[in-house]
Amino acid sequence: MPAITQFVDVSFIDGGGMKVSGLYGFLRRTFGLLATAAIFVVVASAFVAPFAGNARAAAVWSVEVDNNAFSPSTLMGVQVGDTVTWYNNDTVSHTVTSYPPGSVPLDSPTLSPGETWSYTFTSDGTYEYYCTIHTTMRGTVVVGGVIPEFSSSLFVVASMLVLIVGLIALRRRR
Ligand SMILES: [Cu+2]
Repeated sequence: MPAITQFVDVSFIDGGGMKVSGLYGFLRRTFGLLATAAIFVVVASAFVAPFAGNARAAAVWSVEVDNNAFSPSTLMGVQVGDTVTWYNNDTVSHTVTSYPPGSVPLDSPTLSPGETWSYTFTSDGTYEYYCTIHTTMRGTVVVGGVIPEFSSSLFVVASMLVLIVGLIALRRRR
């Protein structure tokens, strides 16, 4: 009767109880143990990371208004619940107003030099805005999209695949 290890290669994880001796045997057993530990940690992180992302504290972002321009002109990485604060560092007044005219939700009062205005975003989307005084001044806030924590868990999963493929390649070389 064929052993189950023919189908599930246990030796990859625990050395398979094969009688290997000397430095090679030591390395092989050590690699098996390390691989087991690494895979466990990596899989656990991959599951935990997205929840850590959900628990992320609300952030405050800054957009500088100077020289008749919003900077950055496109602000990315904002998540629902985050607040964006516009700082008028210019020598003239500006507004932060959703574009096209009449759209929502951005609708600041006129900001004199030195004044700030904040808005907390409540839903994902791409928010274009402009200054009603200098109508060619445009800006964009992108809310939602790729969550940094999620992409780091994708990185972890990719690393895990590289590790597994690497270990399989190592085994096949002998
Ligand atoms: Cu302006």
